[in-house]
Amino acid sequence: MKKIGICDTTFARFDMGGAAIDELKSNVTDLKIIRKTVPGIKDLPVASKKLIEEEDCEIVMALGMPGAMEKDKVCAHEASTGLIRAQLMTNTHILEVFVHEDEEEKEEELKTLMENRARQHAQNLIKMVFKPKILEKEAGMGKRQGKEDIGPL
Ligand code: RDL
Ligand code: RDL
Ligand code: RDL
Repeated sequence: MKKIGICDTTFARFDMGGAAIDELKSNVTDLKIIRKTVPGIKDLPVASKKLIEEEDCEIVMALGMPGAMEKDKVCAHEASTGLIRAQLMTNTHILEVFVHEDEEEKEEELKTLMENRARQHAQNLIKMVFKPKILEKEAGMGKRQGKEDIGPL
């Protein structure tokens, strides 16, 4: 039984954590999901580290939505640095699943992107934990999450 951590935010405008959990549960049975929701992306690093150290999760998804303002982009960079530091401190992967609010102009498209990126990173998690050989086959294939793959050269 693998323990998977899901960490998400109330700041995001779509339930990315819910989409990731649905994707994981529909594809794998041998797992236990522990979810922690925090206010915003800067709260994700320590919450993810606690899921690893106190709840024994062997991998975590950290999902969030940086806003469109310049200060949000700084905030996203800080959150990302914190997530990388938490990974290095714990020797454990934390998949950063961010959708920037200004990646799409239309709200409906932003919602679709948030759902698809959360689900496709959940698929990546399944490969990393359960089927690492599949990732090797996909090396250099120009994979993206949430939009069309760009493909190999
Ligand atoms: O620790 C409390 C807050 O500082 C923390 O939750 C921040 O992540 C909240 N926050 C900002 O303060 C901000 O300026 C967020 C953003 N921008 C943002 O773009 N996305 C967030 N939080 O999820
Ligand atoms: O932890 C999961 C992802 O966040 C991580 O794999 C990122 O490195 C993926 N990624 C981006 O999120 C991004 O905005 C990548 C790029 N840009 C990029 O330019 N090249 C990448 N990954 O290899
Ligand atoms: O090549 C086009 C996009 O991949 C590029 O604009 C990325 O930077 C978009 N992107 C993010 O901004 C992000 O925060 C991506 C991710 N996260 C991600 O996890 N996976 C992506 N793109 O494919």
